[in-house]
Amino acid sequence: MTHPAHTNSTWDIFCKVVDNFGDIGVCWRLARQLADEYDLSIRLWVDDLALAERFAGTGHARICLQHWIEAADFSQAADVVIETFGCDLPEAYQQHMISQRSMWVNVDYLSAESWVDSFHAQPSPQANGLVRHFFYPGFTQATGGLLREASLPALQASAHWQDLGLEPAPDQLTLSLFCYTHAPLAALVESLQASTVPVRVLVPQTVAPMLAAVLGVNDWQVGECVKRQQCAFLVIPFLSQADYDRLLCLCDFNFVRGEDSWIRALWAGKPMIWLPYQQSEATHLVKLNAFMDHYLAQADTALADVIRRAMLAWAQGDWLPAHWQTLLAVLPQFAQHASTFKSTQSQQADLATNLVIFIEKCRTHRV
Ligand code: TRH
Repeated sequence: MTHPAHTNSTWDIFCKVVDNFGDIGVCWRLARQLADEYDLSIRLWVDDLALAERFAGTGHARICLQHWIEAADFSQAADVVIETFGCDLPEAYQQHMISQRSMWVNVDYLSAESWVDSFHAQPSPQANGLVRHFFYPGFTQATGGLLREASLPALQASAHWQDLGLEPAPDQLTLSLFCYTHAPLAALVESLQASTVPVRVLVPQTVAPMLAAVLGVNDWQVGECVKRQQCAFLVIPFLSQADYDRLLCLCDFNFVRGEDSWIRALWAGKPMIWLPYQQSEATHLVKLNAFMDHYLAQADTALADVIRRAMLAWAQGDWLPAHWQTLLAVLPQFAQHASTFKSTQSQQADLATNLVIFIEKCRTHRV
């Protein structure tokens, strides 16, 4: 679906990499979908160009990466300017936005908390005369929705282990493990090595050093496997976003984190545990509980209880072997729930579509 009204307008997206991969992961995904599905040409301004190039791979014909440094040439403001995660647009650029009469939208962090519904799409007039609009991703119709490409179902349907350089493992459960350093990895290893069902854990290259410390291995390289009783841990390379999507839907169970891998795991429709980015005053646990309230609203009470306890234990660092055992016991029901949740949630419009519609409305009515 394309909106020809937008193909003539110029779009800039601004991204500041705070840490990790989520900021650029979300920005690159958004830029790519806008270019693919709405024929837009986009300049993606990013302070960490090397990381952006890693996500961009061979690049995209309609996306131009721009290095966001103080000395950059900001003299051409776009018609539509997307600030992401409150990264603060450069003053010099804002001056050109005034003469260009640019639309300014800040796409913020994702949360399932209820306040998001009323904060989404609110305008905030600035002292310099510009209006900054707040656009909140979210899980309800009242929010900006979630990133989801039209091409995702086809990509998932054609995913094969061999494309990822991996063998299928029909006699084992395959897990992917993307987490932060504060995850209770020693407790996870203890629970998986005693698993009643043999397990294969695929460990992204960037997570391997954390797990190596727990397993007591040195210099653990991509392709190397470490076995502990019922469990085999295999290091895999950091994949492209498309291959990571393939991986998530091929695995039986996914541990994910942050912002973007979280949503990709939901679209994979497989059992998952989400580890939110750690924040002060345990704000991340508020976010986790809000998500679980939404994710588990339609789940059977006993199943919801098992999932809720496991996600909290993973986030709070008190994971026990019993959490894995109880998850295993409900795995078929969890898989069914994850698949139903994916179908239901997919019925809502995706974030890029909502953003294009929102901007169209704002430009028409000049709100
Ligand atoms: O890397 P993250 O921890 O990013 C975080 C969060 O976004 C957090 O909210 C933010 O405040 C902080 O960054 C600054 O987790 P996230 O969001 O899942 O981003 C990881 C990205 O990396 C995502 O786009 C998926 C991608 N990825 C790959 O492309 N290949 C891989 O092999 C893996 C493991 C991830």
